[in-house]
Amino acid sequence: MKTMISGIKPSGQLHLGSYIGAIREFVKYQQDYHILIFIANLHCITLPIEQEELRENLRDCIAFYLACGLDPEQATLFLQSDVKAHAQLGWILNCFTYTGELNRMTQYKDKVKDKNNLITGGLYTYPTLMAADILLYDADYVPVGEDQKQHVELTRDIAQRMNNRFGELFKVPDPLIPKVGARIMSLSNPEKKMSKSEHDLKGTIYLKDDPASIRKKIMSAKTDTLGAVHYDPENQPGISNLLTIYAALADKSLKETEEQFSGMQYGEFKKQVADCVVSTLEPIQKRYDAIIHSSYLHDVLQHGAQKVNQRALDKLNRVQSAVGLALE
Ligand code: AQP
Repeated sequence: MKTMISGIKPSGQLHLGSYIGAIREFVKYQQDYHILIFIANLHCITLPIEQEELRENLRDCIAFYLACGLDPEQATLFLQSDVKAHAQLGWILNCFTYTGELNRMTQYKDKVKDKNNLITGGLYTYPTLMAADILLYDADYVPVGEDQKQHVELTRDIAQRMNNRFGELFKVPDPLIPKVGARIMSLSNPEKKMSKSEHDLKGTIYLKDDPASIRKKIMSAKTDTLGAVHYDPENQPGISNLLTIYAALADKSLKETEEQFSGMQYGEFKKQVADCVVSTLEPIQKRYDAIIHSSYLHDVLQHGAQKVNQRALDKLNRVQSAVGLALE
């Protein structure tokens, strides 16, 4: 069985983009792959965050993983910092990554552009820690949204570079990008990605939003004056984003979805998109409410870390030995 690894950094509240671009894909794959899904908590402190908020986000993240359908019997779920080898391998990979490569990372460049952000060394070297997350487990595939593709490509480059120098140390992974929904955009500014750190309350549907707020946000989503429901991201980014959300949640192609809504008024189209989002999130929220205060969340994470710890340590030891860090 092929191995897959991915994770989410809950640096803020999870949103519809996190669900469509990531969690929903993980759930689809869990039966057919040996899948490891972690909570990327070490990545959460690359930008300043209050301790209380971070703790709440971590709890929410594992609760949403389970509420969205990840089954700990099929998927291994763990907290990144519980497996110490991630940070240790991250350091080693840092030393085999060039600053020129890190300077080219689009997410880093975007975060630097925002003058409100305090830029830490951690933010700069985030991609090498992400490479360690993946390479520790010899993953074949990494399911990610479009924005993380560049980081997986860097991971491949680091793996190949180290394999060339030290022999076959790492499997070179492939990114797996969803066909529909790899980049869900903000509802209020459909030129920008729906994102945790934007604090764009009108443009972001949070997994915790109640049905009334979800409907309100979708009904006031920015569209255009063309008056035709077409998939045309360049000229109709708002309508195309809503079509994408519907298509992803209804498991339909964009073409089918476009045909379904062709000729419909924007108001009615938005109402149907809102119904679809609400009916997807309501049962998830019910399951979330049932488990959020339960000690089961701890048990799942503890069990997951126990399952992967030795494997990660074996790989770390192999790498340390190969680069000359251990005595013969
Ligand atoms: N808007 C999105 N559409 C589709 N996929 C998305 N992902 C994130 N936003 C969207 C995918 O979700 C996975 C987990 O991402 P992450 O939370 O670890 O980090 P991110 O990509 O940096 O997400 P955000 O929300 O934009 O976070 P901030 O604002 O904190 O940087 C990834 O596979 C990602 O592609």
